[in-house]
Amino acid sequence: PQTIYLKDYTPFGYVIDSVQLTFKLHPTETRVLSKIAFRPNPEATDRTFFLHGEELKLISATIDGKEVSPSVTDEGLTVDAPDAPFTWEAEVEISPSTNTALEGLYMSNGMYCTQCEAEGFRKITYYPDRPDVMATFDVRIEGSEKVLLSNGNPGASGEGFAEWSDPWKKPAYLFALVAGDLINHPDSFTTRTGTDVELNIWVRPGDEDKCAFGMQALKDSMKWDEDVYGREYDLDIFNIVAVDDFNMGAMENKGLNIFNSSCVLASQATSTDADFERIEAIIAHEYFHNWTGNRITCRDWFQLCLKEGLTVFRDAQFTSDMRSEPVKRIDDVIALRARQFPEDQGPLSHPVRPEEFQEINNFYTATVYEKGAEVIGMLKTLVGHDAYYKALDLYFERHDGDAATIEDWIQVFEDSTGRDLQQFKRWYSQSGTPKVSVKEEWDAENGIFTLHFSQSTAPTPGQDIKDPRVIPIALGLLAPGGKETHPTHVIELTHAEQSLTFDGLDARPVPSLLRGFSAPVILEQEIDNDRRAFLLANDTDPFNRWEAGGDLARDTLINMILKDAAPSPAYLHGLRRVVTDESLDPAYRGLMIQHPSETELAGTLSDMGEIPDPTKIHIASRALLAAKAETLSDILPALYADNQPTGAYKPDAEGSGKRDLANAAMSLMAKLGDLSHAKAQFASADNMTQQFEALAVLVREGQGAEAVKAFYDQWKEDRLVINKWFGLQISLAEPEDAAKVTEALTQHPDFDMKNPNRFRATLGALAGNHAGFHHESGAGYALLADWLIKLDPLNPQTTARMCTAFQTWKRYDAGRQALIKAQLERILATPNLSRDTNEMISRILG
Ligand code: B3K
Ligand code: ZN
Repeated sequence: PQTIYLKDYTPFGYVIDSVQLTFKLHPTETRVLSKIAFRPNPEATDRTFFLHGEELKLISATIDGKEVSPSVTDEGLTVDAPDAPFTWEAEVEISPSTNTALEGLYMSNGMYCTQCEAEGFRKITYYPDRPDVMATFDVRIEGSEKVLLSNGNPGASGEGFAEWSDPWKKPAYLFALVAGDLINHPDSFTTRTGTDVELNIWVRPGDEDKCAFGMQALKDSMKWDEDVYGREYDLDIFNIVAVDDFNMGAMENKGLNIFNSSCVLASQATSTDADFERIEAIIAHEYFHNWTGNRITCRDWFQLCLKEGLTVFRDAQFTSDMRSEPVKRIDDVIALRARQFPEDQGPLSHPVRPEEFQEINNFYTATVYEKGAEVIGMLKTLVGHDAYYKALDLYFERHDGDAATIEDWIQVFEDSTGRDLQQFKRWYSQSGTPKVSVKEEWDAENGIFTLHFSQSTAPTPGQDIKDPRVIPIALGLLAPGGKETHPTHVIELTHAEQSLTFDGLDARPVPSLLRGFSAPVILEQEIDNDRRAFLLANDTDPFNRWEAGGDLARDTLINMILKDAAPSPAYLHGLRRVVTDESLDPAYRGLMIQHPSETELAGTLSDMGEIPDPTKIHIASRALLAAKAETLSDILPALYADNQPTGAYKPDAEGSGKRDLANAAMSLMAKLGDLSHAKAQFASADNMTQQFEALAVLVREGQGAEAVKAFYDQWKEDRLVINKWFGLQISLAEPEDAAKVTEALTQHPDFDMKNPNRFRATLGALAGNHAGFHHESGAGYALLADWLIKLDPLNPQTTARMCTAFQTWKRYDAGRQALIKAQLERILATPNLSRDTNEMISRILG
């Protein structure tokens, strides 16, 4: 396979003035007619006329009306083209109903839909399928479906056809088409300058009662982007379509967002609080792309974080504004540590802006997205609130209509703030998670307190040497009595070693470092459990308070795992204090009751130079749960009763926070043998959050058989709920049963490997059951490998993504490593393995 390099970028030889497409829809013989006006690109020297095209049957091709005979390969066609403006016309045939890769034009439950990012448009017609080639599109769809949609504003329509025209120049990856017998949930939004925008969420019949929440989220997003970023919507209509078969969450096609149905359909009875929050965030994310991604796009795919990091940052700001800022920050850091840290510290480590790839779909990663967003958060911290928005205004003003680069982005900040950001830019080019170590020095005689910082980053694939980065450290100081003497301020680390001094102190202070997780680093400090307990009780920074509690939990778990120690009283007492502190909001207390996941603990142990034993980790985690239940036993019934939300169900921060805390209490009571609450709640819940949590508790306690069956009978017609049903049984299976349970569920009549949601709910859940997946028998590894091998020829993208389950393999003992390696080699040896999976497995093997 060929490797593509950032350094090889050259512009395309031609510019496109306009694109006209006609689709004659047919399940196996769709005809696509294209008429494209090209002219020589003054910025390019190479006039090679190469159009991408894959899996297309070329029917005819002309230049300025004269038939041509291009030379065609698997990847596209080349033909002699004039060094002057000309019109290209072609007709191709494609087969949407047999397209199981779900890229290009395909069918899902009888409806036509498209997915073009990153390089799917080349499966629709011959085209320069690269993001820096932008054009206006006029589309005519001919088909018998009731609803025929494409990008932009609607034009003429009638029996069997509809026309759409998108006035905004866009790259082909933002093209979309949908055709089906769909029903809409309509609404409207008036922009701040008074333009009325028609809004629709289109769904399959039967799903119309699951659209209201998504619609409200859309309107909230439109308003928020006007209020916070001054960005207004720019078409007469905005359509969202829900599709069951989709490789990822959603797609920001101009004016026609296409969503995985699991990321837009929501109802009290079928969606959990977490689903509601996720749906709200994804709707916002895709909507925000209209400016950060669509109006300003990426020059090439190496610049992916330009749109994704920024848009994730924006959707996180939105969620903090809509819900709770500290809770959102904590949730994001949990996710970053669970998904991005292992990636950044393993064989798949790559810079936020990668410099090479074989298959770009493999780079829609936690590093590009979540670390990309962290980098923007740091930039905002460094330049400050006002300067950040000033820079963004300049970005929109200067680059509207452009396909831009990270250099452009940095330049905007340099120009608007006068700061030199070249060292900061290393965050985009250096991979790996920096470690920041802090040593303290206390000069009691003179009241001087010094913090000595040092930063370093371990080598990562292809990068042995790392240079110091700019790391913003938000910190404060507390007096020994607990009072904050120095409120949060930000210092900038720029050297490998650096010190910071405070003088005029009466007593040795307690520093609270990296407040709000001000940089995506691993902090190493001299800290013991007394200090952690002190911070847990006194820190004014809610993130660091949570962090102190988490550190105590981590420390006690590590001692339980490595030294068979008993759970630490310091942790349990601290926990009790926080949980009973009525001044804290229930969502925050609910978060505090959780302890680090088994997967995270494996990572912590491995960072410490220990080999994680999944079984021991699992046993310790269960034991700590039991210890928490004992410690809190007397307050659990009240905690449960007092946090039952009253009034109608609302999936907002307050309601979901209370349910979360009450469910935690229910789960701990079950640990003590009292399943009455879980049983009653399962039977009577009027919402999925409470029903599903009750089911989970019953299953975890080995008492779930009946409820599992009842749940299936109740929900068998609802494919999204049934995904949860598949996932839960596997996630909570005992380590020795996990592979068996998974295998049995793959034989269930409702298992459908072609549906990515169902495949992930099943095989993804196996990979997420840490002790089960890593059971010493190796059965989990073998089963996942079997299914990846089966799925690869049908759907390479989903297969490749799920290979990440193996990325941490070098953490484990020699026995497990050998078992995993054998599976990785077996996958790699599969004939005709896709480029996607081949690249992933090769990188993981290293
Ligand atoms: N931009 C899309 C992701 C496309 C993934 C292609 N493999 C959704 C998003 O990030 O909003
Ligand atoms: Zn995105």
